[in-house]
Amino acid sequence: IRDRVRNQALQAKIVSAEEAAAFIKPDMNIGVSGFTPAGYPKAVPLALAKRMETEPFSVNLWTGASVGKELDGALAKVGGIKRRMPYQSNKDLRAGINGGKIEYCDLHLSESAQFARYGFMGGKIDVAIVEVCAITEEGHLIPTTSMGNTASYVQSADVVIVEVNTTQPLELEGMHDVYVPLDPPHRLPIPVVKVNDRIGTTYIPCGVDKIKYIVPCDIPDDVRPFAPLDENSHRMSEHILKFFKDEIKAGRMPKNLLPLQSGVGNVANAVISGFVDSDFTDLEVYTEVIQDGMFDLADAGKLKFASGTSFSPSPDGLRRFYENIKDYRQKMMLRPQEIANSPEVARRIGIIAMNTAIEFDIYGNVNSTHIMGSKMMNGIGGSGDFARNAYLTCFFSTSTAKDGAISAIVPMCSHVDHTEHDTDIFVTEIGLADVRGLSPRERARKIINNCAHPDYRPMLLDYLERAEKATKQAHTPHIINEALSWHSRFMETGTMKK
Ligand code: 0RQ
Repeated sequence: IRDRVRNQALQAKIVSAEEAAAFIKPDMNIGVSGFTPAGYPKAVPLALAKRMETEPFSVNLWTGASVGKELDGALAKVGGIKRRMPYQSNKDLRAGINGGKIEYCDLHLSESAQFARYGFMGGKIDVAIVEVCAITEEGHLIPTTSMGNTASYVQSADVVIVEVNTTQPLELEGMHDVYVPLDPPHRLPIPVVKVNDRIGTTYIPCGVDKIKYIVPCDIPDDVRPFAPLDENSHRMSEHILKFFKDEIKAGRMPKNLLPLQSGVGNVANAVISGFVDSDFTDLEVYTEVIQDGMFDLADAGKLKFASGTSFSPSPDGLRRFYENIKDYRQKMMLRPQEIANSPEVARRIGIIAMNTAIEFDIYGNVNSTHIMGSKMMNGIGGSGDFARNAYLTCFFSTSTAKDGAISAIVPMCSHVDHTEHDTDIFVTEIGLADVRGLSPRERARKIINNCAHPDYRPMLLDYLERAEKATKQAHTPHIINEALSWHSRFMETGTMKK
């Protein structure tokens, strides 16, 4: 660790995780590094959770997005989180959120840093706890496998606790582009006009004085394996690749497409992997998470550049990344999430947004977050940042869930994250619906016929026809007391089927 703390005087601040965790007081607002299980502090949160076991209290936790089990999991298990923003995917935390124990503020990821800066989260940051590769002579911080909201949290905090993670390779230095926008009324245009534009520093400005403690940590990122590519993901990938080729033929997209954004998880990873066997070349990526599929693209010589806010590969992918980091450095960059997910930049460079839905309705509204209208799954994440501002907005889902007991296409979404005004393309394993330029009734027929599972297609068409009749062909026909009956039927009988 001493090699990684390049300022001699700062070495006096090296303490144990327990000593640093003792600084945390009840109800503090804590801003942490981390975006997906990448680059989050581990040793101090584990020590804090241990302390909370005997001395119960809770804090408000602001992250970049989901983080690993040593942070969200450990603190949620001991009841240590009072309020949490802006995205999560941990089962213990989710149970706390859906059990009324944790107040969860589910935010657009691009907005979360400024929400904290503006004071919208109920006060300012009391302490930032951040994982770094190294600390420079000037006391600036070299981030690790994610950027997230770290730079903004460090900027706002008076006190910073730094975890130096010795498992993170020093070659990460130089892969970050740190830029925190000014706040209104002084904000300037964000000068990213190409995916690989560098607009900031390679370090997070911090300074020696703000650093309260430095804690060594040798726990690696808790990355997760992806499910093997299944038939459904493969089909979805085929549908979208064919669609892109047709778009190029129609002159609506350049030969190497436009910058790709893809969400987290198996489907997103599978879609990106589909490009590896395609004849697309010179692909550009402007996204949040860089997963295995992007390394495959780079290895296949098809990737021109990928900009993201975190490296979130599988354990194999992480090994591959570390081993070949010298090559990947040439083609990859991490930015703060307010830049990676910036609506301004997404609209300017014209990204192709590809995210996964829990369900969507016949008119093209999308639910990305809630199970049966009530239970929080993960959160909106970056899907809203991209969906509204992309050149082309695509949503993916298998046509059914829970072994066919649930149709992912429903008369009316039980919760709406993305409205019909934001969505262009829907893809299931059954097919693809391009609803650009269509009216709601036209959209409904296309979505039902192209995307719905055959078991549910007649039921959806029947609903649409009866709704048209009942409303005398209204703009968006619904039978209001029946629109959510599919969800209530599932909750009562265990299936949406009649
Ligand atoms: O539940 O694990 O209990 O079986 O939902 O579904 O099919 O495994 O899909 O892991 O890709 O997650 C939308 C949640 C999809 C994710 C969502 C059940 C299903 C399963 C998960 P089980 P799958 P995935 C950038 C973009 C929002 C944020 C976003 C997500 C579980 O992609 O959180 O897009 N997106 N960010 O059985 C009831 C349905 C269901 C259903 C699936 N219709 N009804 N349950 N499930 N469909 C990333 C970031 O912002 C960080």
